[in-house]
Amino acid sequence: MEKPIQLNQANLQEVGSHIPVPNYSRASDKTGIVHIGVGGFHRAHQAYYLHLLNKEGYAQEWGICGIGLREADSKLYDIFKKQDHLYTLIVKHPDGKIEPEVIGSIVDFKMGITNPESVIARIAAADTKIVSLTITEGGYNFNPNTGEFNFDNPDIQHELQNPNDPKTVYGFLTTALKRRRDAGLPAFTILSCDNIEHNGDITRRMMLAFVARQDADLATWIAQEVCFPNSMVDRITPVTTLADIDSLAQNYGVADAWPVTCEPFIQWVVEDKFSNGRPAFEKVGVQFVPDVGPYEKMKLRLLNAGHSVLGLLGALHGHPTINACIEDEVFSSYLRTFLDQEATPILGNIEGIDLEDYKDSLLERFANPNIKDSVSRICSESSAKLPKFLIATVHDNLATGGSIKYATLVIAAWCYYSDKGMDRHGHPIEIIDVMSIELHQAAEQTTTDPLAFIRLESLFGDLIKNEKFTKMYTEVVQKIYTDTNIKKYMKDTI
Ligand code: CS2
Repeated sequence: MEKPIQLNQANLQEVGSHIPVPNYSRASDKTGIVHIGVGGFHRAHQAYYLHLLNKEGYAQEWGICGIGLREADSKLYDIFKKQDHLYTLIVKHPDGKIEPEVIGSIVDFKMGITNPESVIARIAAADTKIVSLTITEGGYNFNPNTGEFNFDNPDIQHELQNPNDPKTVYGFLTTALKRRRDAGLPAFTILSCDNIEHNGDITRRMMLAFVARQDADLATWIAQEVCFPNSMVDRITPVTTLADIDSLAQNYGVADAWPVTCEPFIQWVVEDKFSNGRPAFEKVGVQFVPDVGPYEKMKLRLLNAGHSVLGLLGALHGHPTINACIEDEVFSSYLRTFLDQEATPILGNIEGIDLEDYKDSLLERFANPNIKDSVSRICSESSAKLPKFLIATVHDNLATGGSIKYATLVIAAWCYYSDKGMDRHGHPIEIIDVMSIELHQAAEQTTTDPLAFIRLESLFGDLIKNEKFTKMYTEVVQKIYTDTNIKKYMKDTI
């Protein structure tokens, strides 16, 4: 095998004889978009849409400057430096077809930890028109039960006392917006791209709660000038594996230290409320609608909830991937019944969407055998995901008298998983969750207090007071603790 070509700007033409490469100019000063949280999802989604626009010649003045606010982002920083911010997106089709393509829409990357001033300056610069975010469901720093901003977070406390030493997204945005206002520059749009219902409204509320404590006048200016569109984002993007890196090198002759893999499906529905202009994303399939609410709810309560249902039950059973879950008849019919009987009834009609088709396509997407999306990715940070994806549906169904038994079994499985950290064969499961200690401490009391897990109020709210739920939950959690044969209970539930 010939030595693979290192992916970078100088080698782009040579790389282009192997796989498609950007055909547009990539000047690092055309960064109308600053994006905070450059994970695989952003690289497979927004950056890909911008790449398509650039390819068509519609986005000459738009490029992305990525921002990393966490220590862990230094890995990407180093790789991007070597690769001139170029990376390969590998689309994996269900029939085995693989389509790698080099994406060039990210043209710069800055680290908040090592160089905060450069990040503030970039966000505050006149040509920054949009600051978009994928900071994960947990990154918004609110209590999912009360919906209030969490002022107890030590980083937030630090920022309130040291406004010029930002650490979180709120600190950086506030410092940069203050500079802009003081310089008489127009505001930018803050565009949340995370899986949270009303993500824009929540970002706005959290941002204003934070800024009001620091500078009331600035809060008023932000409230008037900054748009926070709601948006629904969708593309399944598994964690990149070493096998992905090797196969790109061996089969396509390209050395890329951190490619991204994803499914062919992609969707972005956004409210058209931008403070300072936006790229013509509609030319590449982004849907602009007056109200994203119904789309967000549909996606979170069907796709994301469906993932969590399969992920948590699958982890306990010992299925390694989402497609392995779907191949298992009991899992796929459990999922479909949950979607039909518990998630769909609360959605109502969504204009222009046939929910049956949507669910059929979801199951097909989950079944994609090439994606191999790990249940561990899905289960990670469940404490930030489940309140929004699944527990909200339990609350809704309790209010309307709907079914709750499918979701209840998942919550009981989550309790066992958090307590024991192993599957039913006794194989260890690594629990990746900021709340892992609290989850474990609550769950381990289950044998003496079956409802101990549900007493975690920030996750479950007042579910503990609902007799219908507590009775059902107590029964199933006790069964799981007696015998972890989760598939048996799934069969019994269907
Ligand atoms: C997943 C999502 O995080 C999760 O648990 O459900 O990452 C999902 O793959 C994406 O939202 C798909 O758009």
